[in-house]
Amino acid sequence: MDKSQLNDPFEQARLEKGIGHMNDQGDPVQMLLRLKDVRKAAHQWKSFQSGGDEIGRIVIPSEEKIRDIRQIPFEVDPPEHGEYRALVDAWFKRPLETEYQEKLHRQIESLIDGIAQMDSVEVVSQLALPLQSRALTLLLNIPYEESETWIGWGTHVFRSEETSLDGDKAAILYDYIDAQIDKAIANPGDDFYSVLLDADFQGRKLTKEEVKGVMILTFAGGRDTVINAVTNTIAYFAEHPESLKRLKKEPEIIGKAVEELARYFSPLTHMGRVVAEDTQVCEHAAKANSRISLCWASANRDASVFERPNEVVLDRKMNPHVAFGFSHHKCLGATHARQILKTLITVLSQKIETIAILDSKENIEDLDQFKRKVGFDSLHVQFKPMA
Ligand code: EMZ
Repeated sequence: MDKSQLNDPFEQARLEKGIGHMNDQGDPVQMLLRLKDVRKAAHQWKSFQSGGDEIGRIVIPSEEKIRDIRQIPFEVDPPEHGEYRALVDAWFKRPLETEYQEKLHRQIESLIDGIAQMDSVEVVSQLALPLQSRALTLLLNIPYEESETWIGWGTHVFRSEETSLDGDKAAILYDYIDAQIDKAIANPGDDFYSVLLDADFQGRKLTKEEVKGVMILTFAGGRDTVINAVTNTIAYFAEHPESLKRLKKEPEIIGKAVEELARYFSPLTHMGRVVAEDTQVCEHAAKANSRISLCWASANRDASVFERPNEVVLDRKMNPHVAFGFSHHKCLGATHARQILKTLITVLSQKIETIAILDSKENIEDLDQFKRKVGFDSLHVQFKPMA
């Protein structure tokens, strides 16, 4: 099997029942697997909520034990959700600006130049993690050097090699953000912390706690997801050199290719919701206060919507994927993430002839009934630069 292949473990359950089951720390989850059902439930925020009292519970695995700060706007329901979102939307659209894109291009180009000649590159630690961290300095509008600290945290801010929920590690992030907020209060600038501290919300300023909630989301939400997307992209082009050549010749389809790779990789497998009152999902009873999940990864392989769902079709015409979620809570960082992938593909297609995979270790998510590969724990490659 190709190393870059990401199989669809949900196919049978999606076809037969539309629903899957998993037990997360004793708190079961009914997973919605069909695109139509996922989109519908994502819309129904009154029935399937994000903003309950049990902070961290909509994440799977649940983060209730390691987090008591609400991530904003991610763990807030409408109408408040929309008010928070309105405060931050424009900021998260900055990746569309030329200057931002030029800076990102320079960052990614220098990273690729730095590793292209090496005999062996470990993609997760030497490319994906530094790329994600450095690009985040642009999103937050803070000095580039700050990324060194974040690189030291590894691929996930809440998970470590030892445990999938690491409270000590989470504390490092919380303390760091507290300190940065205090710095911004003492010395306001044009960084994201300062912008948030100055924002008007319902006729008042945001509290430190709210600012912290937005910052935790910004640090946590786009970290392993972007790292997996970057690593999977390298593995894919290693095994499909013809695709890289094609994108060099047809740069106009890179935007489509980004959407297709996002669909195929689905870096975030699913996201939970809490059921407000007794109801049904996909003809199964869903009890009040139980959890469901919207399984983006399964929905993105739904053959009733996507032709040849298990193939990467770089210029796929109709691609209503939900890799960045759907409806109110669709990914705030999507513009930034898309720009990262677009730039990475552009730079690779211009500078790299071929990529050889030397060694790899898959990262498999255990969802009880389903085992899903989301990327790699490690991926060793050698690049062959363009002559
Ligand atoms: C949460 C989540 C957001 C969660 C869009 O996803 O990403 C996860 O990686 C974090 O652990 O806290 O931010």
